[in-house]
Order: sequence, then structure tokens, then C-alpha cells
Amino acid sequence: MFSNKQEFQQAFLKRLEMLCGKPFKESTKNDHFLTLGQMIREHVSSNWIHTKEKYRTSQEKQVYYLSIEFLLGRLLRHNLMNLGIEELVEGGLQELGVDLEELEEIESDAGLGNGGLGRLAACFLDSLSSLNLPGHGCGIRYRHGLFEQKFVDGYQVELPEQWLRYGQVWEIRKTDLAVEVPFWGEIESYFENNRLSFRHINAEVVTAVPYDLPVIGYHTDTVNTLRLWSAEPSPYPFYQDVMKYKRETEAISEFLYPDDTHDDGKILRLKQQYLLVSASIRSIIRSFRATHRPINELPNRIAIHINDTHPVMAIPELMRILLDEEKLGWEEAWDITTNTISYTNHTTLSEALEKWPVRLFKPLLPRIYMIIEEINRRFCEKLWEINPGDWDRIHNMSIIVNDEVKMAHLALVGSYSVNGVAQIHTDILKNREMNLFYQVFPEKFNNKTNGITHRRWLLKSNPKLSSLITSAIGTGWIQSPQELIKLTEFKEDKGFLDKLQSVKQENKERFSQRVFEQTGITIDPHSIFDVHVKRLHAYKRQLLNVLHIMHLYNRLKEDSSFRLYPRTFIFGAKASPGYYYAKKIIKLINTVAEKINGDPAVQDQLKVVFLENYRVSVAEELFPAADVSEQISTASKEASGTGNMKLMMNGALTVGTLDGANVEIKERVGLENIFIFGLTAEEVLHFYQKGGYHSMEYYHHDKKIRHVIDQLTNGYFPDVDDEFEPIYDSLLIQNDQYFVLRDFDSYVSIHKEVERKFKNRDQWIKMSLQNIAASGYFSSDRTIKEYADDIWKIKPV
Ligand code: 26V
Repeated sequence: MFSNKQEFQQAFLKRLEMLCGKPFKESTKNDHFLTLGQMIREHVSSNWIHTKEKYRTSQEKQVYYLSIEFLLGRLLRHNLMNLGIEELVEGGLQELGVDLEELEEIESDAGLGNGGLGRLAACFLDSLSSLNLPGHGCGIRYRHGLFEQKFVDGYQVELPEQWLRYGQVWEIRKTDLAVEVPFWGEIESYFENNRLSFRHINAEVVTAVPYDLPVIGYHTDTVNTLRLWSAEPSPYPFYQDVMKYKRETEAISEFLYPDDTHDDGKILRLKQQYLLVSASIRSIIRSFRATHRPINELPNRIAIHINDTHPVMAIPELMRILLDEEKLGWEEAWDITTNTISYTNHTTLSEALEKWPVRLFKPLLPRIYMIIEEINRRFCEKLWEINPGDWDRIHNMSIIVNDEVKMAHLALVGSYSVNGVAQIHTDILKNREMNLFYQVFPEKFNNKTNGITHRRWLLKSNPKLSSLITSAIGTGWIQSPQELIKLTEFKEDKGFLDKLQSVKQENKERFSQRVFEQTGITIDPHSIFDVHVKRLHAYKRQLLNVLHIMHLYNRLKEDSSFRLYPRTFIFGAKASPGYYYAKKIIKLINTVAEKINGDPAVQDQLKVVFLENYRVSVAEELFPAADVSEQISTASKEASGTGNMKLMMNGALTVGTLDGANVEIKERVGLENIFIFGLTAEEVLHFYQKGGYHSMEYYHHDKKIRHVIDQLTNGYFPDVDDEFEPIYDSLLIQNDQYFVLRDFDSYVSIHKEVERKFKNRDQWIKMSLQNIAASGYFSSDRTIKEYADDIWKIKPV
């Protein structure tokens, strides 16, 4: 394509004229972005075709990763970096007077996910391609990704996200590969060759059109595919009300995660799930059939992974194809299905486990429902054989019970592998939440501790740190991130530590500048940057953090001799639009921020910044500047966390509970390089068994707790009246389910320790180095290799 700067420049100028129909001197930044994007896609097209051809002709097994979310973020610089043409392009553009950094800003984040689960899927795609593994992503092309967050008077307001507004450069629409997906209608039975058969009649058919995105591996020829399905009206609509049909069809891929508290939202959600599953499985089977292999070889050639339960209908859908199209018997079909599908669980929170009312499910997906009923009938029969007469057990394990379909139970029964996402999470699944299933299928359960792509989260987003690392240990860590451990050799090297310190300082200054430009808030780049970014949820305990901030502020106001080492608390969090309590916490953080930032008396010691519309691209700017990483979920609640890994990799020190992957971070860095506080998971679960603890006692016995809690309701914050009463109630009337008050004292103490350690800059930077050095284990390359070897049995092609 282009092998030097001049060739690139010529190609760029020519392409720009053709694409935008104007001379370079009249072109805009958006024109430049679109031109460059198209050039990159063309640049990879031969490798893309070649990779597909290799998969088509090779005998090797391939994996399809089904996920309702892919939180990709921006792709421009990431793609340039993986292709190894970043410098050439940046230099070439610079000579033309075009700033690559400015072009990067033009790109909207592809925000097709809510948080950790969707971002994990995106990291996995990067690792699959970079390790030359044959892996395809399957998802939905939502027209609007996760909502854009604005703060109005400190309240969250949601606006529709518009990532497709200026066109999408990375995707290719594949109209010829569209498939039809049926909803509603009836199932008719008939006899054919002495066999009872079924067909779906009077269905409303939706056309699923694939859009393919190239997934470019780092410095390799592998270009895998992420296929995103879009719902469109069928070209042959024989419906009475065509406009209504069109509207309802397009609604399926309109928004990510519609509110499913009402029946309408639930049906839409079910339609999304079945669209993803049905279109993906059909296209998988189509390519398998093209190999002319007997169908019973499917599990040797293809692995299908379901990311959480959202795509769990892959199980009955594959059964349907094997039974109704391939005409297999039940046993054979079941054997193939349960050797093809594997499942990852991402939460133990019961309120997050999917259950669908039969009254909605059955009419919408009649054949799928029939098959689930039969799967369940056979499963319950088996349970009865193992434990005759144990009705309770069958009731607790049944897939359909109390007129609801339990999706996690279907996943556990119909897959050959079930994994948790951190050791403690897998242990809780095995020994508690899914223990009944573990007793029946112990061989299915395994752990795969999450990981993150060090290429985006260190190499790309923190260029200064990356160069420093390379200058010390060479480039090997880029291919083999576990080589980061070599950095420990520099822990006594004053020169190196000074440089590490300067890199962090420069990153903090750069970030402060960004904050100032975007919010007008000035922050002290020498203060401790204490970062708490993740979805807003009660169990993640942003409340604990903000109550602690109120406490620090109280101390400053009450005791004029009290000094605080300057601290900037940085928050970023979106709350689910219907999550009332989470929105109250957002309002509280903003209210506290306003009060503190507006008080000249504490300006030099305390600042609170709540970043609006936190997303992948904001995270990339923030992590390199972070000193402290807040990972303070109620122990046992956070399955893994992945922000904890990204922050650690950028040299931030974790303040955390022994929850999720924090436990493994602690094991790798040692207790002396992490700040652990609070109840353990065992203790929390023990309290739950006893019916909780008495939060009111903590209120009465701890003066500092009483002080901040009273401030929530006694008019301390002007103009908010009874705004925070729900928070007061949750802590004292509803007995503090998430142990905020129980862990408060321990949290206050650990933060004193943080301050003490930070004051000793030499010691701190050494701790930071140990964290970077130990972070290689948390690369998603390690995670993906484990999935490839233990679950999918796939090899590099
Ligand atoms: C969803 C919901 C929806 C309804 C209201 C309550 C609630 C609570 C939690 C969830 C999360 C569902 C699954 C999920 O996103 N899990 C996250 O997966 C990450 C990747 O494995 C992991 O790092 C996070 O710890 C885990 O919360």
C-alpha cells in the first residue's frame, strides 16, 4: 500500500479529493479523519481477506464469541499502532499541517456496552487477533450506544448517543449475508418420514444485516472479524400495518440495553438477544456447511462462547437447527450442542440474573420455548434419578419455575464449560451461588481471571511510560507482557525511579490541563490524584468514598491546625437511567464537590472533580495520571473488576477490599504494595446469613459517622431539602446492606496510611513500580491463552 511518508501523503491527498470532492485546502478535520479511516481499512483489506481465506480452508478449530456488548472505544490510533504505521502516518500528516491528535478527537467512541463486561469483550478481540488465534466476535450494531451523560444542577441527564452521525469508517455492510429471523407466530407439527417434525408458521420476519469490522492484531497479519447485526424490515413485508412493522423492527437494534422494568422493554430485550443468537448461529452453520463435513464434527471445528447469559438462547437455537433442519435425534443434537457451547458468568448478584416471564417468552419465541421445556423436562428427570424424591432440589435447579425462564440455569445445563472471572468469584459460584449445579457437574466449573489489553491501556494510552519501560527492559514486554516483571530490577535505581516519577508528573499535568479546558476547574498537579471510576452502583460503594470526603472536609473546617496532604478526588460514573438510588449518589457527589470546590479555605488541600460522560476515551486520558485506584466494593460483590488492572498497570496504587481480582492483585504485588481494608467476603457472607449487622450502633458509637450522616438531612447542604433522605434511609433504616458504615473506620484509617506513604515520595514511586511490574499477569493475552487452551481448544493459525 504505502511504504514511506511520501507515498502515504500522495495517496492521502488523492483519496481526499475523490472522497470529499474538494481540494485539500478546503477540507475539514472530519474530511481528514474519514479519508484516513478509509485508507486504513483498504490497507488491511488484503490481510483481512487472507485471514478469512485461511480460516475457510484450514482444518483448525475456530471460536465465535457471542456478546450483547462490545465497548470498543476509538479505533483510529489503536489501528495505526497495531499496523505499525503510526509514526509514518503521524509524520506524513504533520508535514501536510494535519495534527493526528486532533483527528483522534473527531472519532466518537464506539460505546456499544455498559461497562466491564463489554470492555472485556473488546480486550479479548484485541488479544485473539494479536495472538493469531482464529476468533470471531458477534454482536449487535446499536444505532445509539450507551447514553451521553450530562449534569444539570448536579443531576444526571441522559441524551441519546450518536456515534453513527458522521458515518462509520471501519465497518462494511454485507447485505448479501443477511439472514431472516422469525418472531411470534405458531408452531405446527407434522409427520415426515415417520418422524414428528415442527415448522414455524405466521411468523413476523426480521432481516438481520451484518456489518463487519476488521479486528487488527498487533504487528501481525491476522485481521479477524467483528460482525455486528442490524435489524431491518424484511424486503418482502406482507404485513397489514407496514409502518408499524418497520418501526418495531428497527427498534430492535436502535438502543443498547433498553429499560427492561416494563413488559415492552422486556420484549425488546428478548428480541435483541434472539436476533444476535439466531443470526450468529445461522451464519456459523452456513460456513460450517460449506466445508461439507458431517454435522457431528461441529464440536471439533467450532467453539461458541456466550458472554454472560444474554446470548444463552444459542443453546436452544443450535438444538433447533440440529433437530428441525439437520433432522438429528434429540440425544445426538444435545451431545453436539453441549460440546460446542461454553459460558462465562459475570456476576453473583441475584437481581442481575436474567429471568423471563413465560407469558412473554412463549408467544414471542414459540419453538425456542418448546425446546427449553424439553431440555428442562429431561434435566429434571435426571435430577430425580440422582436424588429421588428431592423436590426441593428440583425446584431450586429447574430452568422453568414459577412461570419464569431462568437463563443462568439454561446456561449451566447446556454448556460444557462454566467459568467465573476471578478466583474468588469462581469459588463463590462453586461453593455458594451455583453449588447445587457444581454438585451435578463439577467438571464444568473453572476460573479464568479477567485481563485487559496492555496494548490499549499502556502502550497506546501512556506513551511516556511505555518508552521509559522500553528504555529499561527492551521491547519484549509488548509481545510478552509478563516480562514487565523485569522492572523489579530497577527498584533501587534512583535514576530510573526519578524518571518514573517525572513521567507520572507530566501525565498529571497534562490531565490537569484537560480538566481545566473542559470544566474550568483548576487542580493541583502535585496533589494526590485519587481516582474512582466505574458504573455507579450501590455495591461499588461510591457512597463510602464521598462520605469519607465529607469527613475530611469536616476535619479541615473544625480544626484549624489539621493539615491534609493535597488531594484531588476524581469520580467518573454513569447510573442506569432507571436506578433512582444511584442517581441520588451522583447528586450527592456533585453537591459535595460544589461545596468543597467553592470554599476558598480548603482550596489548597481538597478538590473533588466529577468527570461528565465517563467512557473509554476519558479513561485512557485519566489512568496514566492516577496515583490512587479506588476498588472498594462490598467484599463478595464485584466479580472481578478490570479498571483495577488498568490503573495498576499505569502505576496507581490500589485502595481496595479483598474482592474480585483485587485479591489476585494483592497476591502479586504483596501486602506492602497495596492498601487493603474492610470486611472480607467470608465475613460479609457470614453477616448476611445472620441477617446483617446493626448499622444504627455504628451511627451511635462513632462520632465521625454520626456527623456526616446527619449532614445528609439536617440542612447542611443548602437548597436540597430532603434530597438525600433515601441515602440516610438505606444506611440506617434499611440497615446498610452494603456495609458502608461497618467499613467506614477501616477506610478512614487506610487513607491515613495512603497519605503517610505518599509523603515519602521515594517509597511511593517504588511501590508504584512494583505494581507496574506485576501487572503483566493481568494482560488479556494471558486470559485468552487460558480460554484457548483449556476451554476452546484452539491454536494459532
Ligand atoms: C447488572 C445489573 C443489572 C440489573 C441491576 C443490577 C445489576 C448488577 C450488576 C450487573 C452486572 C452484570 C454483569 C456484569 O457486567 N458484570 C461485570 O463483568 C465484568 C467483566 O467480567 C467484571 O469485571 C465486573 O466485576 C462485573 O460486575
